[in-house]
Amino acid sequence: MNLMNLLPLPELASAHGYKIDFIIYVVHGLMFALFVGWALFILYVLFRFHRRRHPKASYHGIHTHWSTGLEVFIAIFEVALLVGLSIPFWSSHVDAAPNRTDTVELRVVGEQFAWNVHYPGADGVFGKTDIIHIDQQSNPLGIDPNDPHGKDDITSPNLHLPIGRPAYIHLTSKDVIHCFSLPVMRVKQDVIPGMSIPVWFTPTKTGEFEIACAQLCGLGHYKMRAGLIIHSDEDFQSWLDEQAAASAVEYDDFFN
Ligand SMILES: [Cu+2]
Repeated sequence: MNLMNLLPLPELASAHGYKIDFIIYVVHGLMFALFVGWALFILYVLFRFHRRRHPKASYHGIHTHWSTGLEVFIAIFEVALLVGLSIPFWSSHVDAAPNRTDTVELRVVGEQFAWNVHYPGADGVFGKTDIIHIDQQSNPLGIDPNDPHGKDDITSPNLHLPIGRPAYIHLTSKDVIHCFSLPVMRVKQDVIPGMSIPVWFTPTKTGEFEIACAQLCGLGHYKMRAGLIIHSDEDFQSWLDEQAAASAVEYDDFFN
């Protein structure tokens, strides 16, 4: 039996995900060892200090101080791990965005209770957005109609990505705190109004998956889900072309 199949983890579809899974297994393994160790210890104590062996309670207890020394040592060891290892490791990796030219860059904006995906279009530049331009039906992202960079932008209620290229996503929210969760990508990041927070990952499987909101954000939280569609490179390009053609028509209707 493969030990790695003991936990019911979701399907894995990203390049970095196996590292997250590894940590999950290591943590579960350590917690199991701790559980077994403490269970054995309590059995030993029940036997060792049974009433028949010690009919009279000792009100003095132990007289040595080695356990105090041990506790101090453990506390110092843990602070050293945190300050010397974990914090430097985290700070050197937290901003390590993929340094590649084939990155797909986009924005995802959460709202009660939907996701809006914003692609920069053919020019590769996001159009300006402002809350005053938001129209829930025709312009949910509030793209500025006077900004030429916005003319070719594409918006979608679902997240479409190509396989094998790093997706670099700027996350923000229109209203309250949401959480952008892609279980199959092992990606989960809080989405905070007023902040733009980047996440990145590389899909390794084509198919249709799910985006969920992992932060209780209101009455409709349960229905705040959307599709995550991973295409082959050619399919992704043709999807983009289709969307570009469709939104060009929409813009003509709307602004002329
Ligand atoms: Cu939400």
